[in-house]
Amino acid sequence: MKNIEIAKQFKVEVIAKVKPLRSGLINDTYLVYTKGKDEPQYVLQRINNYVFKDVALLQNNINKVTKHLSKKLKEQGETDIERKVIKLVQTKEGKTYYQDGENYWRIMVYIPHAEQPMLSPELYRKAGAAIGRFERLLSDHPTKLKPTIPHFHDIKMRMNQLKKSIEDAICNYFDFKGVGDIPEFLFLYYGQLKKELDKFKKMPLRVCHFDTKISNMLFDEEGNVLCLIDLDTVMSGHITSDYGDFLRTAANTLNEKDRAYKKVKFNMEVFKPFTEGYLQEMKDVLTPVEKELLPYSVLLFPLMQSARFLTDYFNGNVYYHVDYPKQNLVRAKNQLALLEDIINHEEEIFDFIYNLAGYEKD
Ligand code: GN1
Ligand code: MG
Repeated sequence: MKNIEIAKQFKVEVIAKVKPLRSGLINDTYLVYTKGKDEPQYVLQRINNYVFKDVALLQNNINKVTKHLSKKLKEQGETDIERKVIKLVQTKEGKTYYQDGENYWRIMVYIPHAEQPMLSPELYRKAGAAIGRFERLLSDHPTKLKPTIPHFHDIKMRMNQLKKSIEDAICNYFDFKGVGDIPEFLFLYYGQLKKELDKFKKMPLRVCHFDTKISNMLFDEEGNVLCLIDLDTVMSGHITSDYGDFLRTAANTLNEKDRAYKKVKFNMEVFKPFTEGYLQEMKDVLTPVEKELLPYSVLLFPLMQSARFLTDYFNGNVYYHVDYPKQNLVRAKNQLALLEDIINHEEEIFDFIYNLAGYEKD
């Protein structure tokens, strides 16, 4: 079925054209233009059914969360709510997604927004506050949201997947050239952190975003964050996921796919304002155990992502799109280099967070 035919299955105005939009590693995204308008009016997405096995559940989570967010924003007297929350468009049958026999599709209202502002400490403060605000507004969400990807940020399972991928690779005569001792390092660091990471299950479950990064934020003309987008992974989990995964991408002095991974450093000038913004919103919401574990998430996410990239490399690059065969290995090395530099700053990171959060470790 052609994209335009798919878009017509939804309650939308007369469509003029559908144009692809390049972004994300997971879904395919298109802009939908309607007759007589120069600006796109909708966003059409093909949902990656390999990654997201239960599309009905995923769409149900997005539907609940976006409704809760707009209700809260209305109660707080916010203006411009149409730009502050994503809105799903229903199909003509009243569903939140359409299945064409092969693929799953959804449509959202296009949110007019400005370009992402230049990266600056101020921007990271705003990003931290936006994530904190998102979690705070959802902190009274009445029901638990089921996982769209079970065990998504479960480090124990990710390390087991890595172990299994190595065993399979050995059986398949995989060429381990260039891998070096990365697996050994990952298992070593995991062992060192395991006691603290096992405590994560003591944290309360809250509705979180689970894919926090600047590119998943839309900005207004003044450079303020309008909303978080890419709500595929919204589910109940631990706040450490949103906080830690943001820093994993944003505080890397290089890009996660940069081949010059030996130069990767953890940028404290991103970490500090981001943490200030986040805690400004969440300090009074977080429980002591969440405050205690927050800094461990700075270590956890590069470790987990390195393991995930390496697993995919051994599995033959079936999960992440790659531009060349060794890209997942390069990404894994990049994340490991980041982890190593975080370890260099560990004391400073812990002190900074505990200080701002008003947490005293005994
Ligand atoms: C994937 O496609 P993107 O960039 O939104 C992945 C994240 C990883 C990220 C690494 C559902 O997100 O968990 O951190 O790649 N999303 C999923 O670049 O697996
Ligand atoms: Mg994503």
